Amino acid sequence: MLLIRRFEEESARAYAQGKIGGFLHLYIGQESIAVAAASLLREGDTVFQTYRDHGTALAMGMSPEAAMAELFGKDTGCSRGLGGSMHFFDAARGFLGGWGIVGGHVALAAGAAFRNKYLGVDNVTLCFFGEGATNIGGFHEAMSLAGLWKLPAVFICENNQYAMGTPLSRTSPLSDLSVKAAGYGMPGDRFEGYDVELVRERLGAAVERARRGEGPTFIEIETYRFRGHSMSDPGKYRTSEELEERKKKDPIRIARDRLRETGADEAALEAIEDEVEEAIEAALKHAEEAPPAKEEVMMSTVTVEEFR
Ligand SMILES: Cc1ncc(C[n+]2csc(CCOP(=O)(O)OP(=O)(O)O)c2C)c(N)n1
Repeated sequence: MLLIRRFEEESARAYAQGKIGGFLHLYIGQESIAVAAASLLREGDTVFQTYRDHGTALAMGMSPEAAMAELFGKDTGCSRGLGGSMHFFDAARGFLGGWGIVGGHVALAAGAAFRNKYLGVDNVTLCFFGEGATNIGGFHEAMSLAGLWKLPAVFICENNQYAMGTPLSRTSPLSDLSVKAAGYGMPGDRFEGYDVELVRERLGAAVERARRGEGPTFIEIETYRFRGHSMSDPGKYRTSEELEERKKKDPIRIARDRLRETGADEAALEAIEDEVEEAIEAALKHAEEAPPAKEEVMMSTVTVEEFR
């Protein structure tokens, strides 16, 4: 969680320095969800995320070097510098994106889950999206088929309260989104996402259910992003008091307090911090020095040979 937090803080800094182009959506405040989810995965499981994707990729084991180099548009990035912040990809680890179209990837996740069912393997697919995405047509289509075919998937709504600057109360007649699950013939669950252990336990039950072949679950996790929607968001739609209040539930603070309460050694906690700082420093150095994305790689991904 600390690695994700520090990665995001430093990527924000690099963005402000003009080293990162395009969009940059930070996961600060939501780290507990990615980390809990990644801790439940087995080889062959697949994960889909929105454009707010760095944290999930890092939690799944992507190296900070490959992640930072991607943000810097470098050839050693996880998508060879062609995707940038919104399009991380790491097929070897089962991280199947990084998607920019709100709600569009839910159908892709259903497809990946269908593959597991079709082959009769006990792998699961996790699909993350924001609360805004639950109003999108593609979400409805994918959820409906996932429920009908009892696909081995867990659909995880990270409800961080705002879709860009719009609060849920202005876009949905429901305040409890988990009731949507009933409309798709699957169970729903709803809980706060600030305590990484609690998230792991509740997500774990849904993942196991999917592995047993009992079908998908829709989960709404209450969370909060501490930064703007993206780097271009001045955040005028919320007060600083609201933000400060929410920071009291910082998942990293909760985890650190828990570790202390249960007798973790202070030196061990400091060692984690040092290790993270080293990893972030190495990632930044790598990203600065790596060669830029290559034109021939880009062309090879958009046209077939005969049209080049
Ligand atoms: C189909 C589509 N419509 C609009 C956008 C522009 N857009 C990007 S993010 C976003 C808000 C999404 O909010 P939410 O689903 O709650 O996710 P969050 O960013 O809060 O994680 C919008 C409207 C888009 N990318 N795709």
